[in-house]
Amino acid sequence: MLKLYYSKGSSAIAAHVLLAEVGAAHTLVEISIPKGAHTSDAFLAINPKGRVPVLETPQGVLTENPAILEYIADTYPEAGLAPEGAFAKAKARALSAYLCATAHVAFAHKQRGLRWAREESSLKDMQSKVAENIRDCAVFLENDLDLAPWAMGESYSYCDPYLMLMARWLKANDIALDPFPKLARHFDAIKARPATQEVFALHGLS
Ligand SMILES: N[C@@H](CCC(=O)N[C@@H](CS)C(=O)NCC(=O)O)C(=O)O
Repeated sequence: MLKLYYSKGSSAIAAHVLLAEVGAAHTLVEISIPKGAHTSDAFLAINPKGRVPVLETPQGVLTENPAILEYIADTYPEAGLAPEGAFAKAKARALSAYLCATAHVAFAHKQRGLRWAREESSLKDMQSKVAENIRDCAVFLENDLDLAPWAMGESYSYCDPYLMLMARWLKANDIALDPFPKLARHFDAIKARPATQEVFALHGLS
């Protein structure tokens, strides 16, 4: 049985939605970041990086959104959420890598800026650029992706619940979705899916 460690409203939403999409039997363990549970010895023994999501699988522990999402999609091939063929797989990994290493990291500078700065002045300067960087990520994605209607084309894939986080990162930086009509349409479409609604309700999101 799969076990997902998550914090409400965190990027773990993507894996959570995907588990619901594929109908995977799973259990949930809440690791509340606001309460500091991600820094507890018990959690660090599971993920020394002190981050969520973590997925416990029959083969062992997985961390990192791209790996977790692809694992879930590959484990439930009947759901058809893993692109097929070398090129499509690589395109999905490219989007996943961008969301993980560029967009999510840009967002993390808002609350986790102390990872990159010692001086208060450096921190403030860096944080003042977060919204601009997130907007740049959205501009890139809006131009780069067809979103017709899904991230990888006609079929919903494991990239879609991950891409959905972009709308949340924009909102957290008070950036409206209006200038990004394709991303806005994608967010509406994904929010309308029963799996997303179920997970949003649990996370207290709208
Ligand atoms: N690269 C990791 C990032 C995970 C991550 O930073 N998760 C956040 C929640 S969205 C977290 O656990 N933050 C706690 C911290 O940064 O101390 C991934 O994609 O899974």
